Amino acid sequence: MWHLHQFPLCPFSRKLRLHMAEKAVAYELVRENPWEGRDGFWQLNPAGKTPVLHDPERGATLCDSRVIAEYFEETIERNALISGGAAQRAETRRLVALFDENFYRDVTEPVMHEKMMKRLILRQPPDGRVLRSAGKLLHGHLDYIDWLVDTRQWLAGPTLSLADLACAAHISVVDYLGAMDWSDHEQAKGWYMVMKSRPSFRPLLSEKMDGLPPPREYASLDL
Ligand SMILES: N[C@@H](CCC(=O)N[C@@H](CS)C(=O)NCC(=O)O)C(=O)O
Repeated sequence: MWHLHQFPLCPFSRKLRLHMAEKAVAYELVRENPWEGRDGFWQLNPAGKTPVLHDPERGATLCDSRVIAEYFEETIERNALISGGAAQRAETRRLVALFDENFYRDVTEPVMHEKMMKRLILRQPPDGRVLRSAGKLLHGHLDYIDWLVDTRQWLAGPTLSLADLACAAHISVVDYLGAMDWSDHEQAKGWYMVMKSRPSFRPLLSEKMDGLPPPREYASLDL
């Protein structure tokens, strides 16, 4: 069976967990804190990043969430999440890159650093200026998500895709850390509620990062 090396608030691992649940791929979780630089982990992934999927029985290892997602799309036909014609598939990949690169750089990563790393590892208070700047950038991203929701059925087009999973994974981390602000973003909020209600989301909502409890509303299906 696949072992997924991850920690509960890694957005890339969350995207992969949603993907594996939607495609009914069985796996076990292995807790991995990449910042600890464990030797055995570096041997699996010389980039030292989560997520890593490893199957000890077959001796197979897959690294990087986008590579792993492509692997499952190529090997498991049911519930395709990069689907449609070439242009539609390109649109899904464009949005996954937008959320995994731009949203992560602007919002998820600074919020994780200020509210998770500083609290649990560095033992420092969060820097309000960094959080305010991430909050401003969050609104810009939510404006764009509002527009996508207004013009399409799902973020990338007519069907649920990996773009929805990527975006929801990042938002769920920011939400867990109490840094989501939905003011003036009813469309994006409605879409996230639909995502949050999917059975694939449930295990994420019940999981906690030790020493860092989520706000009470985090697991609620009413935002
Ligand atoms: N492109 C990678 C990004 C993975 C990534 O940045 N993971 C973070 C945790 S959320 C990490 O392991 N960071 C440790 C480091 O950069 O040293 C993917 O999609 O899997």
